[in-house]
Amino acid sequence: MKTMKKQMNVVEKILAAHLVEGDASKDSELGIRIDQTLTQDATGTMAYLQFESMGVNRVKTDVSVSYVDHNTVQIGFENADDHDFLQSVAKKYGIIYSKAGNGICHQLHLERFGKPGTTLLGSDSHTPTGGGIGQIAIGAGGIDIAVAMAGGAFHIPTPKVRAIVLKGKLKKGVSAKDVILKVLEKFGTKGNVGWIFEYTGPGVATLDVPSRATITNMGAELGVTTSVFPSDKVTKQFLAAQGRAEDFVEILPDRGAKYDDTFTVDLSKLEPLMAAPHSPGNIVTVKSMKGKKVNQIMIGSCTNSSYRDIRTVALYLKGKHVADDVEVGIACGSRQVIDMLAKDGSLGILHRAGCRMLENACGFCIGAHMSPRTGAISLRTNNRNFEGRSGTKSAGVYLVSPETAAASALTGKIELPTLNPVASVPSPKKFPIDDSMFLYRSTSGKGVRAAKIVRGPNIAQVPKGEKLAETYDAVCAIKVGDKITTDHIMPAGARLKFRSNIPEYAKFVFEPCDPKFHDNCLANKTAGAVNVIVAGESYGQGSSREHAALCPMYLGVKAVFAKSIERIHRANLINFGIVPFEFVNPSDYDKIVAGEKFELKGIRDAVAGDGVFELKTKKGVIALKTRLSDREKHLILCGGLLASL
Ligand code: MIC
Ligand code: SF4
Repeated sequence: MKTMKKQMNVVEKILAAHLVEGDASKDSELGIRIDQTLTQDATGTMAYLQFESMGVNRVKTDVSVSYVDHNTVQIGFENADDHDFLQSVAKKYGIIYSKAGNGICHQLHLERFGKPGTTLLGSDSHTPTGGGIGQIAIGAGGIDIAVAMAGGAFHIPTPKVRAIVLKGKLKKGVSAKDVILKVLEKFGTKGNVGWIFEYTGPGVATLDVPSRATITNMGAELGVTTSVFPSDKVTKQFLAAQGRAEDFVEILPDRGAKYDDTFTVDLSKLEPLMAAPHSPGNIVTVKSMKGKKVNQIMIGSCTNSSYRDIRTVALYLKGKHVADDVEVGIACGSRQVIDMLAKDGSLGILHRAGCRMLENACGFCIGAHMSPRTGAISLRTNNRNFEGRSGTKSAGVYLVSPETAAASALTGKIELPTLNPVASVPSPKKFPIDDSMFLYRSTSGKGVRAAKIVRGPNIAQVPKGEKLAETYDAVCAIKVGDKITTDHIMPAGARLKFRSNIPEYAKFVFEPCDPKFHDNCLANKTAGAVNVIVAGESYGQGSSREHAALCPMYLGVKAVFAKSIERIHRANLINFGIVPFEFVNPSDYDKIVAGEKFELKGIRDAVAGDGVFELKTKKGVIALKTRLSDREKHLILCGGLLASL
């Protein structure tokens, strides 16, 4: 990517307008100014505790919103404690607070705040939903959001930009979910670190903003930095219908703009697709699975919970009933969506069809509601089907479009939605607007308030890392395989309520892989050794949860040795002073045994120098490397971002 070209693509235009550090033509890392931030409650408490410790007295961004959508189950006091803490922080620092019950952060942000041409940083990996409205919207760890709220830059690898050229028009029964599943089929869930996907071509104009947002949302599963659509007439119409015409700016790629790579999707040829268990990259056609018995169907989540999506489901179910032996749950994305469905009769249709209408929150998507039964087949419209994420380890989750979900709900078997498709839902001319559950909106960004921060017993201190020493005695505390997700490292679901209490939450690190991990790490720590995690390809896929680095840091983990590490997790490891090493020869992974002891001799010098590190193991010397910018070196040497302040 070059900065000073005459003909620019959308990514280059937005980044050039926000560049504060680095030069895209020669540096491997760029610092960008952040206009907007979002947090959600599960990552937000840590982000705000870290923000507090930075000593800044109000947010410096144009817009910062604190959403409550993940931990809304409220069994026990913990979730409610978190909500109170978040509300009091928002009031004090000039942040907009979105109360529980208002909706899911990404859907709400798209509706009410997302602005073309701006940058958005969110403590949630699906923040790229904002790419649907022409934002450069990036997911990151909570501490990065804290820095951005304090006015600091955010750092990204200088991107390579891939054009995803859309041509043609989707046929009835095929929708945006099938488009992103096609892109996932081509590029998979690993190997895309550092890329930004820009959607372009004549087919773009045929997709409404919520459909574009479904595509950029689930771009997170590719492991890219973000995905973005241009801001065009469709964007203009959406913003006007949201009563935000003044937020529109046109951002189109210049004619002749260059890309590092191009992939074309002919929308008219696309067939309904699904991601089979247990990876969003495991794509099969719906046709090939037709007739398979299904036990559960879950519709909603930040990927497919817009009015367009749920109205489409209602049209499939109109006057009909879901099959007897399938349970169907629907979670809408926002109050606006529910309001519209209530007005046009869809809510009644869904209710009469036998669907369970759920809270407009993350719920089932994160294993916090309606976990399926043992060995179930569950069709879901959300974005991740990692093993156990639904709360039931033995369940097989298939990711599908709302159309496929609805058609299958009627028979309890996987069905092709293209056989009896419904009419497409036109973009509303005017959305009903009710911002009453966004508190402190009128005073956002305006100075310190006398508000007192409310801290219940679930709000604990944030631990700080320690300076990297020259040498450590170390133990391989766990050896895991390929594609270990942050859901393996730091489970959500029933454990989610401990997010604000690191000593408590740390008890569950690697729970699905080795429930003794916590005890073993603490025993090694007491014996004076640090812990090392050994992993295969694509370590740390999935969420932005910095707890997957913060809790291991708390347990004395100082390094990860992996075949490869995913972007957000790698950044989180660095933020918490853990060295992200990769094997120079991936086959050296086989030479280390779980429980093996070794010396990390000269690790500090390696980090400060060229990142190359030799490790003596029982099976010989192995080479590790880590490519760090000067900023990243500094963070690790200090023991992490907080310790560096
Ligand atoms: C997810 O979808 O995995 C989550 C839960 O939204 C996470 C954030 C978290 O762990 O709190 C994400 O996507 O970043
Ligand atoms: Fe919530 Fe699921 Fe979206 Fe994560 S992916 S923000 S858990 S709805």
